[in-house]
Amino acid sequence: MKRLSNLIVAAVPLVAAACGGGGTVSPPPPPPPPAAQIAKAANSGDEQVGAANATLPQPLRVAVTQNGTPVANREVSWQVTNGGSVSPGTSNTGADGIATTTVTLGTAPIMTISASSTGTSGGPISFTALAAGANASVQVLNNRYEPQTIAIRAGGRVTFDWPTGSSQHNLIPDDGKDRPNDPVIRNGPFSVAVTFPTAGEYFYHCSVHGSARSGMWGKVVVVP
Ligand SMILES: [Cu+2]
Repeated sequence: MKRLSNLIVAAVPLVAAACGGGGTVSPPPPPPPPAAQIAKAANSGDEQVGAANATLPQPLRVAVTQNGTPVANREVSWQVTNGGSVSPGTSNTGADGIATTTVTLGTAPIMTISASSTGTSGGPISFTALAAGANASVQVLNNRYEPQTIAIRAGGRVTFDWPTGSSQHNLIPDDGKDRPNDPVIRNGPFSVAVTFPTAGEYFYHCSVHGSARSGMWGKVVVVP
């Protein structure tokens, strides 16, 4: 029995070789179809700001296309990579090639979501959403503010912390605003708390390592 099975196994490559060596010219394989592409759609819903635990008003939107044509019924997976939740976790593209999901913030100041679709190029697509709590804190590092963008509710406070080793940084407000403003060039450890009574966007930078929206700069988004 053992001998017989050995013979059968040995015979298989011979048969295959005989088929492949027949001399017939097979037609060239058809070119592979171009991969579908995933990308942020118009009005993608990226970088929305809401109160902590709130559901954001705009859904997140991605588009799947092939040669510029929308691809329908393509499954898109939405993965929360930090904070909050999305619903649904997977959704299919419509006739317009667009798939959507709705975001509910948690308490993490920065929520991140990744959208991907098997067999598409261009992904995964990263989305960010900001949860505004009553207060927030920003690390003044060498040479960046971390996080660069933070959100709080009007009347709240942002604490800026220079850790030990943080060297030669300050806070200069942009766009004619009056905060955050701490023009003295400081080394860590140091800390300053800034209140933001009024809703709006407050850009700032370090005069040593940046300028308005360049190099070492940051942004505080204050929601009503
Ligand atoms: Cu600096």
